[in-house]
Amino acid sequence: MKSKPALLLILSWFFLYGNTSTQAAIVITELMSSSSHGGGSNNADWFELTNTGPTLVSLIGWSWDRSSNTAGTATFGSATSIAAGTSLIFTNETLGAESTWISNWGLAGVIVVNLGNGVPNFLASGDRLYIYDNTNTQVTSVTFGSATQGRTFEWDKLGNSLGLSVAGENEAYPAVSNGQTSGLGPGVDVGSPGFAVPEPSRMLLLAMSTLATIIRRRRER
Ligand SMILES: [Ca+2]
Ligand SMILES: [Ca+2]
Repeated sequence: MKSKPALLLILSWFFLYGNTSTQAAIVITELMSSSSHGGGSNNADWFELTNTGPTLVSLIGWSWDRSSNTAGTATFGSATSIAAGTSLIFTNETLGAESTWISNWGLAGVIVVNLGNGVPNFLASGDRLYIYDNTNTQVTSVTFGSATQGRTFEWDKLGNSLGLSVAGENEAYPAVSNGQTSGLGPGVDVGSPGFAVPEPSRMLLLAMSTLATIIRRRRER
């Protein structure tokens, strides 16, 4: 029976990646460590946090840090919570440029929290991001390598790395504008700010049900 190995493969993949019960609800799903823009309102570093759980998560007392991995180093600014199933963007733009940032990405309804005090400022040569809760316990973290200017690093809702953003893959797209009102406009960033890529388990469940249907149809013949 040809379909058995395929079914076993899919089942083992499901048990590896499909179990979400031990995953933290808050996941780092995207990060820009080196924008391709030379100036304007869209040239700063940013990261995206997603609440993959079913309930609102309070960010009061939460903090984050880069590679020094010390709880309490930086806060989430004006953000006090993340609603279930939503993503927040944390950036380091000129204060007041938040709505311009959103429109330059062609977005609407996305919440951009501008920390605006020099952070986040990730090393383009490779860095880390750690998230801590109100008991200073590490909730989640990512390690990323050398940047390709203008491309974000992406992770799915389970925190699996998807590598660098590519326009047309994993819902990433080029920004509408580089946010510069004068000058040559050196680049247009690629990413998917404000929403997270689904975890493989959903695609897997779809594949499993398709496979089950095929097997059932073969048996019915
Ligand atoms: Ca940087
Ligand atoms: Ca995203």
